[in-house]
Amino acid sequence: MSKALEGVKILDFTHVQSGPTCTQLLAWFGADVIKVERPGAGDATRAQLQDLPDVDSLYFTMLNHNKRSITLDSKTPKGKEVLWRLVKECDVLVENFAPGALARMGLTWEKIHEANPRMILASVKGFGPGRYEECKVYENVAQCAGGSASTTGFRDGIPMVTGAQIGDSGTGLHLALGIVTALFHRTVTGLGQKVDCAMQDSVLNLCRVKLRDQQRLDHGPLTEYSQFGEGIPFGDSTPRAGNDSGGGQPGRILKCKGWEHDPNAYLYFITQAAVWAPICDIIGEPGWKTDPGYATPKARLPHLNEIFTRIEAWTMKHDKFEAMDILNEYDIPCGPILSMKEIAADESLRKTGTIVEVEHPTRGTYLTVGNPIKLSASSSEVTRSPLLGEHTDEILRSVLKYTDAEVDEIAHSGAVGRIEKIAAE
Ligand code: CAO
Repeated sequence: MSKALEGVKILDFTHVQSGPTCTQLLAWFGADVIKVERPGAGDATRAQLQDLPDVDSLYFTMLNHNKRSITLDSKTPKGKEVLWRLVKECDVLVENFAPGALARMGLTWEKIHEANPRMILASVKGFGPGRYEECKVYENVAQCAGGSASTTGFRDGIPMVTGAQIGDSGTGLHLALGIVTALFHRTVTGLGQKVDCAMQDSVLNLCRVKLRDQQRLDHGPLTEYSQFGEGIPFGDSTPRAGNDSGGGQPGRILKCKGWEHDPNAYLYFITQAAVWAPICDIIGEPGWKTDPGYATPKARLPHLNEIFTRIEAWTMKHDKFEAMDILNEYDIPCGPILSMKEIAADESLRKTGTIVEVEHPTRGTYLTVGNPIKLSASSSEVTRSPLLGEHTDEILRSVLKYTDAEVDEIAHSGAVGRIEKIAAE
């Protein structure tokens, strides 16, 4: 099966998480992703959160599948020469350096566009133009500045960050869409363009329902929030809503059998209006189907705490999977709280390639998350992340067409690393 992005060459100047998430997606769709790393060190995440000595960390391996690695010191004259050859050869340059770093290497948009008018320059920065544009940013900073932290957690607690990496991986996803859109546009214009994604903007895009609620507050209390049922007045900004559903169908996390000793014995339960009648029957409150205080979604809003307490009395009699089976018979939307241990063992996720076992030469076998986007006519196998500089020689010779003598010269200039070792392997 052919791959959707076959033939697209990506100059991958990314590091840590946001940029690598983006280029990994493009690589899964078949793009040739050439990761440029600093000789000797490489992407800092290779050595961060290491679980095995001298082995690329899972942090690195799980974000850099299906790529090739070339080490190149972009600040040496020979390194710059190779870099410009890559700029001329590739379709897209992706980077997420701190603001100004790319320009300090001499890679301004004007020069790139002049050297290769078809090239797309895709960048992640923490903030867009404005008072914070020069700031360095990591995941949790973006979650805080993008509105997520102020609206996550419980009303009586401090702002919370979430485990989902919406700042890094979320921005990487946005950037990947920007790149394929620019590639599509290029088929019409013949020209590349700049694609910029700010982490703050991407987080905000994912939090748009909270900006919705901010504006609703001008017209009255947010009646679906538990806070409303508890009679607690709203302030002037969208509050933290605990586990309340962010949509129009009230939902909560409820205890299931075993919750006393299992931290994940919980179920998310949604009281969707369409299935109110079976919910009442299952929990043993058939009278609520017709009682005017409970029969309509609006009537139920002030009673949500009472309703969910009653539903929880039922869920606590069942384990989360049993409850799920019973409720699904009636199309009641619900979901078990799955631990990472349970997800790692999930047969369906393994069957679809969303959980994959990968073989790595120095690490051995490990689990990773495969491509969550499934195309029917473009396969997407996961191959291991590259060792540092593993493809330096190959890229110089076969992509950039350097002769043997030129490769020797580049190697001896110190602009690349590990070339002799790799060449001898
Ligand atoms: N050869 C020579 N120099 C190289 C190189 C190479 N192959 N690759 C990188 N460098 C240099 C850069 O040119 C830069 O040098 P100068 O500052 O002297 O110009 C330097 O390495 C470090 O780059 P950096 O400032 O981007 O890296 P950092 O570790 O200090 O900061 C981060 C990391 C993530 C905070 C910053 O890159 C950033 O804010 N990026 C944008 C936002 C982003 O993507 N954040 C998400 C990260 S994931 O949580």
